[in-house]
Amino acid sequence: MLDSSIATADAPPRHDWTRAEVAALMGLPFPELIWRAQGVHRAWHDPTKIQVATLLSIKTGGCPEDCAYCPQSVAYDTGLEAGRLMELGEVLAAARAAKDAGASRFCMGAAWRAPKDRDIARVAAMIAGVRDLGLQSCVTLGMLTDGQAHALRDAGLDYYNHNLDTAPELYGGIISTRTYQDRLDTLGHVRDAGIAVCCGGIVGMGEDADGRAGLIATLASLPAHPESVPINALVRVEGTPLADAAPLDPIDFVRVIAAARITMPRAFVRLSAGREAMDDATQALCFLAGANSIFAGEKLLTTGNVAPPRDASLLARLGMAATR
Ligand code: SAM
Ligand code: DTB
Ligand code: SF4
Repeated sequence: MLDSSIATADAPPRHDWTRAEVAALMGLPFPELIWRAQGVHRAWHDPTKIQVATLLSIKTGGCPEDCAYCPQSVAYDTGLEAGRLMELGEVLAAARAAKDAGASRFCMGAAWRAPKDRDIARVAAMIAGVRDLGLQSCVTLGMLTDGQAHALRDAGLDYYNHNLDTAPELYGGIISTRTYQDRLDTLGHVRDAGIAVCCGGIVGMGEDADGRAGLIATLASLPAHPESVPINALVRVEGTPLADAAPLDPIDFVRVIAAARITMPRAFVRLSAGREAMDDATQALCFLAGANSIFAGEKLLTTGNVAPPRDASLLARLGMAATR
């Protein structure tokens, strides 16, 4: 019944996944898919541990890009007030609070199309401060030049987040102000500078199963797999073009997590945006399917996240623990 060409649990990671293979995997009977995802997950990770990351928006809103999902684009009226880049002291106070709340990674996001060199200098100081607190650092700042990627690496940056967001052929329908190749170019600069890559996407933007397979196949056939793969369920924000997108069936969402786990065995697969609207049983299924990282805290960048006591209760009921 199962296609023998699909890797066994502890086989070395492959980089030649085709969309058809990923679509076949994602379309397996659910018990088969979860069984495979569990096998891979247990071969490479402790299935009881969840990595906890915290997000902070260090520069909110006013972004010149037109990403159809994003509350921070100037193209849409979402009622969000644009701000300036936060001061170093404020950022480090938030990082300290995240550490005290159990986070092991602190991610700073800026609503830029691309940072200016003077922005990079200020973010470099934030990265150094976060690392001094004993936290891993991650930033997401938009498109980078080769030189900017090296400057961030020299500041001690651990991870750079830059998502492919959707399948290549669907990209133009979601964003008109940059191309898929722009994204791939920045990912190349980050990788070449020796920074670990955090790269994933958003599901529930009206794509079909083939579109979701296209996203996962593209991620899994990058020259090196991303170390972290955030899978976001679209947060439908009033005022954005995707405000009324049809919600994705939770079972289909779990299938995407499982496909990411199986195709990118070493990666931390992060159950990212959209958890607030997800029930506990769906989140538990995501963990069974191989998700082993979450964003914790009241807020993502600009939208709400799961309240910390609800996360603590779920992990306790599942007998799972956050890794510090
Ligand atoms: N401006 C930078 C960029 O686009 O790379 C960094 C910040 S941007 C907000 C980071 C990521 O957040 C996007 O790539 C997208 O995957 C995710 N995101 C933004 N709005 C979202 C939404 N409404 N629902 C789910 N994910 C979202
Ligand atoms: C990622 O893939 N998801 C995070 C993080 N990387 C930067 C961002 C989610 C943002 C959700 C919408 C908001 O809160 O503005
Ligand atoms: Fe700007 Fe990033 Fe939002 Fe796109 S996703 S509008 S680039 S902040």
